Formats: sequence, structure tokens, C-alpha cells
Amino acid sequence: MTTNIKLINWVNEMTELCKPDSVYWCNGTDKEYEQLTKELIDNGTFIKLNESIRPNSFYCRSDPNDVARVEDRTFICTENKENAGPNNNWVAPKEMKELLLKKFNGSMKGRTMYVIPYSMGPIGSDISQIGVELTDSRYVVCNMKIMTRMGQPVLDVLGNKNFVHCLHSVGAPLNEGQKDSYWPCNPEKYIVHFPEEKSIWSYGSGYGGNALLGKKCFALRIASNMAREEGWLAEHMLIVGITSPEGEKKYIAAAFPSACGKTNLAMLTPTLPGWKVETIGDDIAWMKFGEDGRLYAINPESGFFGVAPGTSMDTNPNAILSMNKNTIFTNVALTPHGDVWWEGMTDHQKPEKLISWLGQDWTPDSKGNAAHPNARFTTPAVQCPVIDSAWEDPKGVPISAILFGGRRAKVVPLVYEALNWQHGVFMGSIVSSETTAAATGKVGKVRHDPFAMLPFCGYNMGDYFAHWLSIGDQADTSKLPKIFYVNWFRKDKSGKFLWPGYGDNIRVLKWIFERTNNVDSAIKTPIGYLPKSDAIDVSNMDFPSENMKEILTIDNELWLDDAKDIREFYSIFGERLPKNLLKEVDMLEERLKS
Ligand code: TSX
Ligand code: MN
Repeated sequence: MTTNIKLINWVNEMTELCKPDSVYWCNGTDKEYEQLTKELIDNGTFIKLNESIRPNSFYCRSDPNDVARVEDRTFICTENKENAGPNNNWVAPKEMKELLLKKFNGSMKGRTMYVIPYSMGPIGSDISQIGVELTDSRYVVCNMKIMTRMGQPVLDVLGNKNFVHCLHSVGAPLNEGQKDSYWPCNPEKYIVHFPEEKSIWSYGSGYGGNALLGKKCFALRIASNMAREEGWLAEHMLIVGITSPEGEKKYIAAAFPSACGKTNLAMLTPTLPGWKVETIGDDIAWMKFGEDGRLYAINPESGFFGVAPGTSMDTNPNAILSMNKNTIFTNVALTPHGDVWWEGMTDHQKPEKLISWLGQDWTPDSKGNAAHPNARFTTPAVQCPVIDSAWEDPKGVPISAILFGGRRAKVVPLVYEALNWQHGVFMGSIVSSETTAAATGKVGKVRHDPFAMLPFCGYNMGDYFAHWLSIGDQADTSKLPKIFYVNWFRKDKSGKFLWPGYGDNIRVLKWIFERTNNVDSAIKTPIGYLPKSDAIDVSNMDFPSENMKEILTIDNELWLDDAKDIREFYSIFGERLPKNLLKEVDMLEERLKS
């Protein structure tokens, strides 16, 4: 129930355009979820998993051609092309609207249009934002129920205020009597953002970030625009709380490109006695200045939409334990017992006969993977055994450190610290990572992904850099988070990973924690502050001091090569690149040469 005229009128207009058979307003209750999952089972979209193994959980296969975000079909439609920037696909808003009106005309025939009012962030928090997604996909409604706060309570706080308009259709209208597909979608896809009117139009895909519009489309692309206008930050970052053995607690945020293990770090099990890591979020952070001048962060989501393959009791026990109930699995494999399996889930024990994500019989001798490499679990954040007690605090949590990182076999040391805020922004802008088999393209090629935001920044990335610099200009420097860069993936000459990673990363987090307390445990180098040779705690682990030396080595020649590469990357932003970042490259080169 709502009296919001803007919302009622828009729903009516979109109903006229998309021509669904019926319109249903979601209330967000468990009963409603139960009804929708029942219908998804009847349609062949969901298979209920074994209730005694994994209660209230569902198995789902997507169309084999609808398995990931479609970056080349993602558009930022601003009046001026330069405002979308070289980092985005652009079409003029008028032209795109005309095209979309044709696509959406009658696109929901034979289906129900669901109205999903949702809050990104705790309902009623000053940092939270409200969106309404209209969708013809029940799968989307069920995932939105886990990933966001949705339903009537959101309409209650929305009142007559405005909201982000999100329209989604799988683009598969049904004729009279036509049988529905288990995964309706359209070969032609459009993921379109209108930052100037704060709206999203998504057509043709039912998968992940293409269809769950609160996540990448709103919480990053549209919110990054709001954040720039209003002086805050919408970032592709995990948030964790770290408690020392003395009981001191600090929060950090961290941005990594894909395939660096962000979700694993967000739920880390420390190997150092007495240290505790607790989860606020694994993907997105919204950060605003509090009255005390510090940056406060919330996780706008209420669930994890994580990559399943590679997740195990060894790599991320807290993720595995999170998904033992109330979870949707998409594109993993199905076991004969009605449970799920994926590559990297059980390294010690091979699975028996499975049904693959393609719906075919599968044994370890079969060709190809049992689970798609981008297979996902959708699971409620509250189920994480190490969820932080403040994860729904409407004030957010104060951030003491911001980490950037990437996957680099050479050049980049295990950890280093920025000389100051501007240098830290420079470090964020030069985030780069080597591609892995999971992503498309060549393996081991270094790709720039500034702030891990390249696919998610909803405006010109040059302006985004400038916004980050301006955050430093308006703040009390002593209250800003310190900025660090980490690399868990450095290799030795024989190609072996030097650092064990995972739970041992607490040793690096401990150094960072101490640095935010101004402990004198660093030396100044041309690239920033590095840990002193004995500053990383390697107690009760087998890590030779030669390895520590190697993993903290800076090769000036290799860094000068990187600097050249940074200049080339920067050149695509032309006049929009802040001069102070070019100055940072100049200064880096000077320091490396002297
Ligand atoms: O997530 C990872 N993290 C962060 C953990 C908190 N991964 C997996 C990346 C793909 C998603 C890692 N992989 C990490 C890491 O810190 N480090 C590595 C590299 C690595 C892989 C295997 C070993 C060691 C390092 N194995 C042994 O040492 C036995
Ligand atoms: Mn992400």
C-alpha cells in the first residue's frame, strides 16, 4: 500500500508500456517468498534441494547464454558523451529511450509484473537509498528478497519521496497458451543507466548484476553519480571489522578486481591467535562523513551473491556455513542426494555422478566443468557465522583504513602504504590485476581496473578520480582513513606463490591495523611506506626471512616500466584526468630514479 503518486503513476505508465497480464505489489514476507518459489518449481526454474541437508534452498540453471554481466551491452546515457567517459558505452538518452520504448512495448505479455520497493542499506538509515524495481522475473524477486530489504516496510519509509526507477524485463513475452521456458531471456540485451534522471532500464537478461538492479546498476553506477553530487563515496569494496587481542576494534574497506578473493577476505578466519575478523559486507560500501569528521560506511546489501567455484571449508568456511539454508544456487551442479556441488568445493573427495549446470550427466571423467565458473550462491548476510554486530547500524561504521589490491605475480610488494591522501588516490587509480581463467581473454595479462570500478563507475572516470581527490581536500586529514595497497599473489622465480594468503593475510592486516595507530613499523621507499623487515608477524608459521625479503622487494626498473604503462593508461582520460595524478607519476618516477 502506498499513496506515493509518483510511484503509482509510474507503475501505471510502465504497465501500459509492457502490457503484463497482471501487476503484483511485493510485500516482502516469507509467505510471499514461499509462494513464488513454489511457482518457480512448477515452471521448472527451481528444483528444491534436499530439505534435510539444505533447508529452504533451491537449485537453478540459467540459459547457457545468460550466465554473466554483459559489459559490452551496458550503457551510461548522459546528455553529454564526455560525462560518460571513455570507461563507458554511451548512447544519447533520447535515442536510447526511443529504442527501449520499442523493446519494452509488450515485453511482459503473458507474465506478471512484480513491483519491488527496496532499500539499499538498513531501512531508514541516513546513508540508505530507496529504489523500486519493476520486473517480470520471479527469480529476480526471490533474489532481491535476499539481497535487499524489500516490500511494504520500504513503502512506509518512502512516503511521498522520490526513488530510483528500475525497470527490468527478460524480454520474452508469452503468447496465449505458449509454454514458458525454464529461464526466459532475450538474445539481445540492454543494461541502460540514465544518471541524470536516476533511472535504470534493463532488458533481455535474468542473471545477476544484469537483473538484480539494486546491486551493480544502482548501488554502484547510479549511486556513484549521487555520491559525486552529494560529497560521499559509493565503492566496490568489502567492509570488515578487525579486533586485536587487546580488544581494540577497527573497520577497514577494501577494493579488489574480480578473482582476487574479496568474499574470502570479507569472511577471513585469522591464523594469529586472539585476532578476530567480522563481516560487514563483501561487495559494496557507501561511505559518508559523520559529524565527527570521520568516514562512516554501510553495506547497502543484505545478502551475498558470491561465486561458488573455489569456495570450500578450506578457502572460506564462513561462506560455506552461511549457505547451509535459505539459499538459491544458480549454475552449480546437482548431486544425486539433492544437494549442490562445484569445482573446488571438495578437493579431498571427488564427487560421484552429478548433473552439470547444463543439465547433463557428469562424472569427474566428463569434459568441461560440472559448475559454470560464474556459478553463484545467493544467501542472507545474517547467516554468516562472523557477521559483525554493527552490520545493520544505520550510522555505519568508522573506517580506519582503505585497501586496494590486485593480482600481480611480479613488481608489486605484499603491502605498502600511501604517503598521503593524494598519493593514496593515485594508488587506487593504478589498481591492476592479471586475468585468470575465470574471466574471458588471455590468462596472466595485466589489466588496469582503477579502484576496481572500471565496469561500475557511472560517469567519466577522470571526474571520479577528481572526486576522490576532493574528498581529501574537504576533510580533516588526520581523520581520513589511511590508504594501503596489498598483493597476495606475488610469485617467486619458479612461479610459486610466495605468500600463503587466506587466513595468514591477518598478518598483513595486523601491520595495517598498527599503522593506523601510528606504530613506527615502516620505512619510506620510492613507492610508499613498506613494512620494516621484521614488522610483519610471522610467528607460528613457516615463512623464511628470504621470502619476506623477496616479497617486499621493489625493483626500480620494473616500477619505472609500470610508470610508463600508467601514463599510457591515463592518456585515455585526456583533459578530464586531474593534473595532480600526473604529478604523482612524475614524483614516483623522480623518487625511483634518485
Ligand atoms: O581469496 C584468496 N585470497 C584471499 C583470502 C582471504 N585467494 C583465492 C583467489 C581466487 C578467488 C588466494 N589465492 C589468496 C588469498 O589470499 N592467495 C592465493 C594464492 C595461493 C593459492 C594457493 C596456495 C597459496 C597461495 N596454496 C598453498 O600455499 C598450499
Ligand atoms: Mn563485485
